Amino acid sequence: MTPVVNASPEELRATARRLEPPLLAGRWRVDEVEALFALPFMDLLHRAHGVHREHFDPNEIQLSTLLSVKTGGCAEDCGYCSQSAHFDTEVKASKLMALDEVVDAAQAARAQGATRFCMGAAWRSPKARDMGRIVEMVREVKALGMETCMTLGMLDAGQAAQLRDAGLDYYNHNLDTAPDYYGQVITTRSYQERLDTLDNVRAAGIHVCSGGIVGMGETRTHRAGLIAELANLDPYPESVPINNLVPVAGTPLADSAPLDPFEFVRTIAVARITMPRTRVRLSAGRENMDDALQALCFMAGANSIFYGDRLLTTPNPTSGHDRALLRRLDLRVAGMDEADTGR
Ligand code: SAM
Ligand code: DTB
Ligand code: SF4
Repeated sequence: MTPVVNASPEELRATARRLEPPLLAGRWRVDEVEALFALPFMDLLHRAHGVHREHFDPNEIQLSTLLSVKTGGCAEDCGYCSQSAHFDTEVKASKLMALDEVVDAAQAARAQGATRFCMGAAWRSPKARDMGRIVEMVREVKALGMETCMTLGMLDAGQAAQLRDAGLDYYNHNLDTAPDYYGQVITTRSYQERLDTLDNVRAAGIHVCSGGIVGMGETRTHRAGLIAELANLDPYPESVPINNLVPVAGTPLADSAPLDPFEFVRTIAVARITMPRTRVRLSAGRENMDDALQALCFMAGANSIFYGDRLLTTPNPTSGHDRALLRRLDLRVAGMDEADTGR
């Protein structure tokens, strides 16, 4: 390491950062995050795993199950998405699901071992006429003893308060990518609008779940830019999903070149180092990852997965496969007794 005698305050600060990741939000410059990405792979993994062990039981994984409660026909033009009305994909639009169907799906997810149920809707933002049923969904799923999460697009302060009053535990709204790449992917919703929604969720007292997608043709600097944005939220999100693009035929990003799998692992590791206490979720894209790569992601600091045979509109590894994977890696399910997991 460079000697720090006679170093400028800036050099001292940089050295301190190399020695110990900042625990307070608001401190990461994009080039500093990029420097983490550039560490030798083994050094990066070792450092990330050390941070992981300091803050979590490294043998525990949290399981969230997704359900698309309103599919397709979305007004937004997110370039990766099967559900946008702007693109011709195989997904057909459907109406908001009935309450009892949602409760049945949540019960089934609980029986499979999920502790959190995440309900997604293909909306720019919820309409007033839909809020009644949405609120009932939160109440009834929570009454099953599960943690509740929703992702419904943009929320204003009043909608966030309604969801909080219903008992919503988490709201997912992703920044998706770096501010300076965002315009290549989405034009109908601004970055600032996403940040405003996150502010509204935070102000309502709901836990924030926010992450992004990699493998959309972005550069490493863009990936660092996304992580810096997330890590500099004050406070940073309680939950950070890292999605690997699932290419969907008919979308503008269908033919994106696949990301080097080790670059995906680096992204997980950098998220862990910059947001030591967050749940980093190994999210979309697991269907295209083998078990060894997923194990490497857990080593790098991922400690949550989407669990269940489907994501929103695309396939996910089966619950049986995932249970076997957890067993083979001696991973326990967070928030559950051994007896309940059927292991
Ligand atoms: N409509 C809501 C919204 O976008 O705010 C909620 C659902 S949306 C599908 C949630 C997130 O899923 C997106 O922000 C994106 O990060 C991720 N996602 C969607 N399609 C994906 C794909 N094909 N591959 C990887 N991640 C995807
Ligand atoms: C998130 O970050 N990933 C999930 C959840 N939040 C809502 C969605 C992944 C969707 C993958 C593509 C699909 O199944 O349509
Ligand atoms: Fe709509 Fe969400 Fe898909 Fe964007 S990601 S098109 S907002 S469903």
